[in-house]
Amino acid sequence: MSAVPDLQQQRQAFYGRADTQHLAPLWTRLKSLVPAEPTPAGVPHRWAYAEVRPYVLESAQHISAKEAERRVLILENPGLHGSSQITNSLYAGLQLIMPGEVAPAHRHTQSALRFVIEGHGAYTAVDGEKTLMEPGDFVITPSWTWHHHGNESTAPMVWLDGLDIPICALFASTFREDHHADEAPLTRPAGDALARYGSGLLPVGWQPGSLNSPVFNYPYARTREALFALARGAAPDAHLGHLLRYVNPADGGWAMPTIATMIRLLPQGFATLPYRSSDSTVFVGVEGRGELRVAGQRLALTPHDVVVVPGWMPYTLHADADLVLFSYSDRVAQEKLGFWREQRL
Ligand code: 1HN
Repeated sequence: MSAVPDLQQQRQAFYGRADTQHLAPLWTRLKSLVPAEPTPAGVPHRWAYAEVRPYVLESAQHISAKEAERRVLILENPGLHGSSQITNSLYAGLQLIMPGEVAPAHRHTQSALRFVIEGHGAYTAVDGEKTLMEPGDFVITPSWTWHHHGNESTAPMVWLDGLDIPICALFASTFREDHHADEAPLTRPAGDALARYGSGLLPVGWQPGSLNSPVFNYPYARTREALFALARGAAPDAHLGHLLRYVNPADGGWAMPTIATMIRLLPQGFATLPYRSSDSTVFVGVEGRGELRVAGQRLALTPHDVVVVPGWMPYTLHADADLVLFSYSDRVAQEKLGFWREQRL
């Protein structure tokens, strides 16, 4: 008919010839490459701990921590099947260590966080210091530090691992090394870092040796005290509740260089106003009961449940009983790059 089909045919022919030179037209892709606002991969999802716990415990019948290196069931976003990702930029898994086991020492460029779910007194050893872990503890494994885990208690321990694996993959900056021994040498007594750096004091002349907080275990007993003290003294923020961020006491910044970690308390009966931010976020129930509402779904939050919300999706939080939630995201990395945005709706 008109010249339009010809134009389209000529364009397609051009694209085909350009392709032989590994050239592609931007104008057919620009709007999807640079959309008006974020459309992160992945979907909102809830892992109910009561449902996944039997699988985590069964994994011990199939493989030892030593053979597995890390016996973990990955929490894979249903919208990112096969990717080993819980969000567009982060990884999550539930790790099990049974009494008497050691998960052998290694190191890698990825940073890891542990958030303890159940069990008492198993340890992780990080950069020469052991720390005993209790439910609700937040523990950091900085990039390229030797770490192994062990359980000298009498019960299984389960924790949530959060790693920046997709961020390292984006930069193709992954290195790993196995230690020649299962257990890396210990050079400081247990509790040294917390005593030294976690009391509002720093040795004079001390210089940070890493981009991470020098405190690598933030015990829940202390966190809880701070959270409930905050709640006694002020009204909750309408969009956030009583929200605390884990800080590096040496500089007031986030505790880790790539993963932002926070904990919040929503008093019984409280509901937040709708909020969104550009960082896809993983929430973990710690105490109490409530729900997260997103995209017409109501995702229950009871202790140890994990809920993921892709970035830029408005959500609200509702507390049926005083609700404590741990959360992590790539917010710190986005802030450093000048990308991060939030919106209070
Ligand atoms: C890792 O080193 C740990 O040290 C956990 O416990 C999960 C997932 C992928 C790669 C390394 C750990 C991991 C991991």
